[in-house]
Amino acid sequence: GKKWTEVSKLVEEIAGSEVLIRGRVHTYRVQPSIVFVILRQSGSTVQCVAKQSEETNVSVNMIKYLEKLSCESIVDVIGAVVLPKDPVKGTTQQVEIQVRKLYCVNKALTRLPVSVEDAARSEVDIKKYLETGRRAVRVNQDTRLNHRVIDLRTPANQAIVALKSKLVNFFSENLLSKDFVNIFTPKLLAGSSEGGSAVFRLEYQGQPACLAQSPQLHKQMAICGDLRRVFEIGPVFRAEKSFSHRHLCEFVGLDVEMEIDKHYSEIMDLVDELFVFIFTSLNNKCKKELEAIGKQYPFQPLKFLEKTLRLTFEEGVQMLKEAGVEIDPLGDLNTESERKLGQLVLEKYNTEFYILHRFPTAVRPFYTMTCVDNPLYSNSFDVFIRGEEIISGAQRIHTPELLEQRAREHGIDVKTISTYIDSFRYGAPPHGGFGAGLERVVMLFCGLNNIRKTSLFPRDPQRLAP
Ligand code: ATP
Ligand code: AMO
Repeated sequence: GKKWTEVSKLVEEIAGSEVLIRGRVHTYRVQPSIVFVILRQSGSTVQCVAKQSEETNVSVNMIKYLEKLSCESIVDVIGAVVLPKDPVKGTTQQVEIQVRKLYCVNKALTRLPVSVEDAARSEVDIKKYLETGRRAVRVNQDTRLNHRVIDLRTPANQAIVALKSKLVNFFSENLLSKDFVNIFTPKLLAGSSEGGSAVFRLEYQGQPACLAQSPQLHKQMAICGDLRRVFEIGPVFRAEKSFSHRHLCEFVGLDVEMEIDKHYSEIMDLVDELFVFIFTSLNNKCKKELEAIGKQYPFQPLKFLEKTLRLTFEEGVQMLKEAGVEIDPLGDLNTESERKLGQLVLEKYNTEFYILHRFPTAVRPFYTMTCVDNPLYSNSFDVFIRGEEIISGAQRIHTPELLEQRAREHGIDVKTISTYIDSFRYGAPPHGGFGAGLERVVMLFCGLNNIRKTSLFPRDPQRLAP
């Protein structure tokens, strides 16, 4: 009937009391008649000392048994909380546990494919070791991902998972307060929404089908169904062919769609308020997580303005031109020019978060509304963090004839999306929205170098397991 004590709650104030704790063997050290076990529970660690003596009730047999422990095994410890003579190095908790009993609940393999200690080593420490000519284990990405269950146990990964969870909450909290409703659209579709080849095809009860490349069609249809302001947090599937640091084959989409009065700037206003709220909340309410991530992967806090900077695509092209980078004024930015523009914006406006709008029509999806003053440009935008895209958005075409024509021009088989096009024949209000990739937002906010670090079990062109 004894209650469990969390490792994080093992503090000086409870010195002298007896506790029951469950955790993993992080590391252990055996000496004659004494065993030191560092016990870990999520990000917290405490040193447990089993010393053979009459007083502690620890027998020779118990010491022998402890010598056969293995790292990552789950153990239950009963012992007294004591203040060590010298401060314990390398644990989060400053007290020590004088072990009376230790049971192994579940033993882990003696030879693990990766140790959590190695997986958790900070990039700074690795660099320092290497500079002094010492050998340092840097666990490579594939090894981490092959053994993701172990890799997830590091403080940085625990923090990334927690941060993502909170970020999603800030996203919904802000939108719910603005009268948006959370919708859930189908992921099995008859036709592709974004066009192109990046679509997973499958068979649906004998009929050709595909996995949703975005909730685009149905979030717009929800608007046609008078839901007025909607959002969705759900899986998005892209059959990306090439390997990159920022593309996954399955990611979490943060999508929004809303009626507008007259101008697509209303959508950009929402992006501005929503993301400034998300970043501010992350900074204020996820200090512990950000610190744990930064400890392993150091990064500078994101620079953003209270009111998000907006530049037109033409202004962007001009800035690049002045810096000696020529790009097609009616084409798209490539990865390199996106990066460069990010740098130029940072130098000129001191922000790493900005909106680029009025993209050339030719490079946007078929459903994008063109500008009234110049059809070569569109009522669309992308949003960037540290020179990389996190959001695409636009006002949509709401006349069925034009929509159908544009879909055809984009090589889309309109038969497969006929119910979508029909939705606009029953009357549709002016509307627009945007989609963000959750893993990209987390990656770029935390200055991480690879999107796989922000996905629980990433899916990329070469990875379908674990
Ligand atoms: P979106 O899906 O909104 O377009 P994105 O970041 O993939 O997001 P793209 O417009 O597809 O943006 O691509 C921008 C640039 O990124 C392209 O010019 C190309 O250089 C590069 N890129 C696109 N897809 C890939 C990929 N699968 N692997 C590597 N690089 C890519
Ligand atoms: P887009 O195709 O730009 O737009 O996707 C929206 C956002 O999703 C993220 N993203 C990705 N993240 C990880 N891996 C990928 N392979 C990947 N592809 C895209 C990016 C991107 O900005 N329907 C439109 C949105 C809209 O207009 O509402 C769309 O899907 O962060």
